[in-house]
Amino acid sequence: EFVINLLKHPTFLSNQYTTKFIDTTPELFDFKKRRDRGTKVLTYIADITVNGHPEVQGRAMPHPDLKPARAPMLRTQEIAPGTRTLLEEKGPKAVADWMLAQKKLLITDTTMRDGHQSLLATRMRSIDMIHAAPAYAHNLPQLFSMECWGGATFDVAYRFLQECPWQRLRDLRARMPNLLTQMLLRGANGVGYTNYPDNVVQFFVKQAAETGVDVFRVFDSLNWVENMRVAMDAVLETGKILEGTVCYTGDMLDPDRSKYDLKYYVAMAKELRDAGAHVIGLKDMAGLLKANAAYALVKALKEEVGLPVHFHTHDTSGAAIATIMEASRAGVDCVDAAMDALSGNTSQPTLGSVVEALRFTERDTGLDMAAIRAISNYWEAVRGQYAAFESGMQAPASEVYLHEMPGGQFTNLKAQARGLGLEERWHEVAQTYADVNQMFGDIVKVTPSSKVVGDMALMMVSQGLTRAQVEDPKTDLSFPDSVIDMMKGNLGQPPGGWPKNIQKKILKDEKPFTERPGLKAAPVDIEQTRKTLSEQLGGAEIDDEDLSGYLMYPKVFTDYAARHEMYGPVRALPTRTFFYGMEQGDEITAEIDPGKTLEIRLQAVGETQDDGEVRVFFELNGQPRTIRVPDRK
Ligand code: BTN
Ligand code: 3PY
Ligand code: ZN
Repeated sequence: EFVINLLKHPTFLSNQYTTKFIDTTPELFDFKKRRDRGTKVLTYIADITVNGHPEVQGRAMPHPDLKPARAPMLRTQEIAPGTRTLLEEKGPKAVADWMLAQKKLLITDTTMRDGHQSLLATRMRSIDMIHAAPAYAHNLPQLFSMECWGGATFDVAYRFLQECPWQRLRDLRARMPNLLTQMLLRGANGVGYTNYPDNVVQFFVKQAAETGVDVFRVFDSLNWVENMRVAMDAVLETGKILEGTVCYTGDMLDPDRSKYDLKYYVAMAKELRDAGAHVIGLKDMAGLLKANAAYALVKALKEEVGLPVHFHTHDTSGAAIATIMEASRAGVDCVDAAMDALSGNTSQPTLGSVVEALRFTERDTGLDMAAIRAISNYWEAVRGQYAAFESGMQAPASEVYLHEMPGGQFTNLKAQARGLGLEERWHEVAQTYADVNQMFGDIVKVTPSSKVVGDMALMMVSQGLTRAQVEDPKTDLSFPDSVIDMMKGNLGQPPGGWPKNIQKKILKDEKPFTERPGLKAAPVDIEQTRKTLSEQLGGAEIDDEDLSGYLMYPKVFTDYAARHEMYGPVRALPTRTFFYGMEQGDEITAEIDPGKTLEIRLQAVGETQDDGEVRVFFELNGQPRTIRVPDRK
């Protein structure tokens, strides 16, 4: 067994480092069959070519004439200083003060995180982001930040894209040295769906800051500040920017839903300020904040809290630009938008249109429209490759004010409904989602609480249950695990607590917990976990990034690591090849390390042999190579 001091390893010290240590150091593995990375990648291509990629089976294909996306041109030689430069030189408080002093409306580009999370089920691959990153750094140095990490992107990278989320962050960070990178952190739920022990959250935040996150947008899925403190303190410790976040739900102006009124939001923002936030995030995850309410809310937050306000919304209703204009008029400091080609509907409002709307006014963003169009054209070509993950939403829909589903959940819940054969009954799912919200006491719905409401709604629609039947103490029902867990208090407490009757029916005689869930979760022994994981992976050195991934998602991580051993650095493949394999005569290149490129040509695919295997004939950097894969079709 090999043990190398990771920190002294030369590739780790060099700036060029973009490949995982675990990836380039096969001697760390004790596997019987050691194969080079070229062979591994060919094995992947052969397998997809013969058997298809299960994720795109039966789904729409990219248009046959679609051209590969060409990286946008760089319009300057030098990279101008930006917000990141200010953070590095003067610290987070100086960035907040600078935001307050600005007349301009600042813009965060969300394309690389919420944009594709909301439109393409989070399936965008790192390579497509990496190719765009230099153009952002050179051509749009006035952007406030790039949201490019966290939320659902973390587990989807390991689980479905067979790539390391940390490596994505490191590669993007290196290519945008002047821009703040931003992540979405679900407070005590990390980037997962359940509460983690305090020391896991702390370990994760420290590593995220080290690998490259500059702005942490921290929220809680029930708006419970108590449950956010551990994560917020951990961010403060790193010296990065803490965006303490209020989630917006319901309709602030509706007198019948007074639970979430202006006072409620202002009080929560003050709690976040007192907990040390540099910036207040106003997170309208479903796109429910209407224009007039936005004006009143932003004005009150600005007058009463004294911190910069960063507004996030979704355009599901089609009315988000009106909301942004009113927020801007009320003095909001920064807003989120997605590049045009990945904007609108359940995604963020259209970046270019926000910029145009404010041109020649005192809040002019100063962003270059030609640069925006060029980057958006690139994203348009990228999006075409992900046709399999489009939701089919054809138009904006005011139905969002009924169901209140977060934009990032919408495509996912629709896919879950399809899986259960309920796609045709989508509007019933939407109505039931709203009923479940009322049954649970009208709660904030955002990951993970939104997933619980979704699970309950799907169960009710598939079993034909009404809210009255579910609430009836005489009917006996078995509830989804996630619902039981939430009612036990394991995601924390909503304002006013859980409704007693339904809680009692769900928990039967079990007593709920009303304190912060982290209080009863024993700390994880981090070094012992590292040792156990290392043994499980054949003696590999486990760095803090891999360990953080494992602590969030043990099985997802070890499944990823096992496939990585088999298939190698498939993140370097073009997206078309990754999902659809190759056709006879196709040629591709894959840069598996900076400067190390594989040139791959598919010569032929053989017949299935008696043993059930297919031989696939390649040329790899000019040398013939034959790969055998099982025919599983
Ligand atoms: C670039 O824009 O820098 C070049 C192409 C991308 C390189 C691939 S993407 C995944 C992996 N990480 C790297 O740094 N190189 C490869
Ligand atoms: C997430 O937590 O992933 C979200 O996008 C919430 O809006
Ligand atoms: Zn969002």
